[in-house]
Amino acid sequence: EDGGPDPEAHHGHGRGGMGQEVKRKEDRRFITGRGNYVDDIKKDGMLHCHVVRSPHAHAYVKSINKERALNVDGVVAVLTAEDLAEYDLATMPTLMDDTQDVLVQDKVKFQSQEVAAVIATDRYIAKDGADKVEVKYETLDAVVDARKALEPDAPLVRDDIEDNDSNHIFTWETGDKEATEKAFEDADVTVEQDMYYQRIHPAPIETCGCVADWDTANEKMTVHLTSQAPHAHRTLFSMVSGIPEHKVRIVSPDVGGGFGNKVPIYPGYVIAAAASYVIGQPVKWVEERSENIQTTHFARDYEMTGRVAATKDGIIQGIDVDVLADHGAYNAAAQPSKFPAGFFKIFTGSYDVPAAYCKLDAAYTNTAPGGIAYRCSFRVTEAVYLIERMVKVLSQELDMDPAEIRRKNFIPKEAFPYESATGWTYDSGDYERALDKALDAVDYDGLREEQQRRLDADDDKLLGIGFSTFTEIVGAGPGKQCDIAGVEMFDSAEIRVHPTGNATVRIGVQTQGQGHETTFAQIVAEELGLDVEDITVEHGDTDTDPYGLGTYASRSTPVGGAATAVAARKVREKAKSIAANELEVAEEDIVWDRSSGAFQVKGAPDRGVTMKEVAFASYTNSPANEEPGLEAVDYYDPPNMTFPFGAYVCVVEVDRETGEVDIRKFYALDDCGNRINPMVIEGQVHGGLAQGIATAMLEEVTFDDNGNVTAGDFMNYLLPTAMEIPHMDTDYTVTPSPHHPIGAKGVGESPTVGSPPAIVNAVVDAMAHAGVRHIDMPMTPDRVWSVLNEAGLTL
Ligand code: PCD
Repeated sequence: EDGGPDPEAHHGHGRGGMGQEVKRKEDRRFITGRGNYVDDIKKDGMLHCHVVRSPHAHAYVKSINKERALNVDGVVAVLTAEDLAEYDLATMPTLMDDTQDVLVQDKVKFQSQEVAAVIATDRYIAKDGADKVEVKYETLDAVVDARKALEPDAPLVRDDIEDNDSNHIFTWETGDKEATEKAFEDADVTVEQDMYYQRIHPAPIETCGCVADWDTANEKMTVHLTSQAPHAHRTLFSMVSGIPEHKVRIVSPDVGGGFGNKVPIYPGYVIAAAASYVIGQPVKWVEERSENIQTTHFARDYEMTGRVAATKDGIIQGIDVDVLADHGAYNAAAQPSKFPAGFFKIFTGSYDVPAAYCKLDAAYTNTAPGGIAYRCSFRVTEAVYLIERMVKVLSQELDMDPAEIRRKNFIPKEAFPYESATGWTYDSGDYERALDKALDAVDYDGLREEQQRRLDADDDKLLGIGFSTFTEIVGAGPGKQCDIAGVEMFDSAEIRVHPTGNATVRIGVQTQGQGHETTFAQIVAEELGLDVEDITVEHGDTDTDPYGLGTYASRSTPVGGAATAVAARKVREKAKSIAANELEVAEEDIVWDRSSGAFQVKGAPDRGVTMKEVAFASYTNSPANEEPGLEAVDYYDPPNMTFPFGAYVCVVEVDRETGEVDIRKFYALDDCGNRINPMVIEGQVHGGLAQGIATAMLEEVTFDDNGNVTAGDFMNYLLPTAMEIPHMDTDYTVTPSPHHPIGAKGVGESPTVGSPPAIVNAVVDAMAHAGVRHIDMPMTPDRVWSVLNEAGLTL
């Protein structure tokens, strides 16, 4: 009716609508110690579970002796696969059609896999009991490297799959192979680069856990769960356990960071639920830090070879990619698209590439399963890394400026909606404007001069400038293209406006710290003209909230945010009829005035009623043609994804003596369409960049040849601290999504997706004059020093 919020405006109406820097409502709870996390849940008679894990990466379990554990005072039960099999719970389905042992039935396939579980009256007794469970193993050779796993004489990880005789899981191809081959034949130049996107771990500060409570009287299972997707988990719980879905209640209380780690179902959840069912008492299971890093799902682990064909002027003609993906011991990557490698398919990035082709193979290894979307829309991070690195490689081959070559190849802003060579329709973008703004902001010419000056002076520190002008793809749905266990990926909102003019909003998505209690209230405040303080947002309880598919892959704003706006507009539509009745005019003569948040009589702006007044009237004086009350529900199936983008510039100094990389500047321009809360967005970008910097500089889950995890705790898996995170400059442009009701796109994961290649490009740029083309992440000083040394750049 009124075309939605104005894209560039900061609404000045003071009610906390779109574009306002409203302070996060939930922070009051968090910073005064009143957060309520799973481990805060305490129930009468609650027992505790500790899992016995395999010290070996690959071994047959010969026997398990529970005796000594059961003798420990306070140990209530010791469960093994045999016990679970009685309830048909020895295995569980993964999110990729594989079957994973809840407790090992026969053979351990990765280090720290779940072998038995001890249930006891407190956490420490459960742990003491676990120490006393005696397991006899027969060890086998392990394979922890995807390439070696595909060699003919490699140890076979999956002998439980019928007729399986190799570690190869699948081959997936996308794009047009012939057209791409032709582009390479005709090209003036081609470049090729191998790169490894290392295995990393999401590592939320709150580990995974649950409290399962089987209510024997009501035959109802309540599970407080660290879940990013409570409804989807309820459906899966019901499917796996056979308990009818209306008798399963999943509650996600406050969640201390998700980052994709809390999307899958883990054996610990099933064990706790089974134990509660059998014993008839609540059972809590909460992971320790090292259990989290070693066994819950990892991210990335892609070995990639990129090839680019181009004209001598630097116009890209074709891209060809070869990937080897390590999926660990089970095929369990949590991704809802029908493509086995998810949104890796968007590897042509922000560039107008006529021909593209990718072949990807996946392999089993003796490592924990995973391949989850860690702050990433299902493998878009790997795709962005590949293309952004390849553009830099090409620029070096052609001796062209890396900013200039990007500009030449950008999808022009007139070309949107743009059909990519691999079949996506990008909704909107203006990449050149973003790059221009970035170059200006960092004084690009000045930086290049400084770089040269340092080289001329044989300075101890090399300067490097790196770019990433990436495109993201977020907002899964559409339901026909994305589903979880068959459930189409829509999302939902339910709004109830109460008689005194305040509202309760229930949403299907699930915050883990993103601030939805504030930002979703802002969407409703904007649409209904209510004050943000008068709106309470609820989520995370499947008994009361409308069904939703959860929060990950930056889908809440694109899908849940859309549902919220549409539900609010339905409320407004009904409110309009009530307003007409109140003002005693025909409905056609009523207009909604967004800035004052009131209905007015057309041509007589002084005659009006506020939404608060309408709310009261809807319960006290409802017109004959309307039901009393003021509420609406919307289930929103998006017509397309949204395609946020960014222009990042990283400036590094590389110490020629120590190999240390110092990030001197990080400039991040994000375009997420219309912005709901700029302050929340800035926080999202800061957090996301910290995680991207961590990926580029510090983090890697490593193994020795026997499959021991050698970086399975925070002593060895290096999470960044404030010391490692530089000052960050954030910036933005606004290119609204044309199909989203409020023109918004997602933003939460963009910085983690977009930043690693900017950092690697900067480090390579610092050494490019000596012929350096690539360096693998994490760029630790020893690694950088070796590259410097090989290039003759060390002091
Ligand atoms: N926004 C605004 N505006 C716009 C957009 C957005 O304001 N335009 C905002 C919202 O509202 C929110 C945020 O911002 O609040 C975000 O959003 P998004 O993008 O939509 O997203 P989401 O869905 O909500 O979320 C998700 C993401 C992810 S994905 C991740 S990882 C991460 C991020 O988010 N995580 C986290 N962030 C965060 N934060 C926190 N604090 N915590 C966490 O955990 Mo995945 O896939 O799951 O891996």
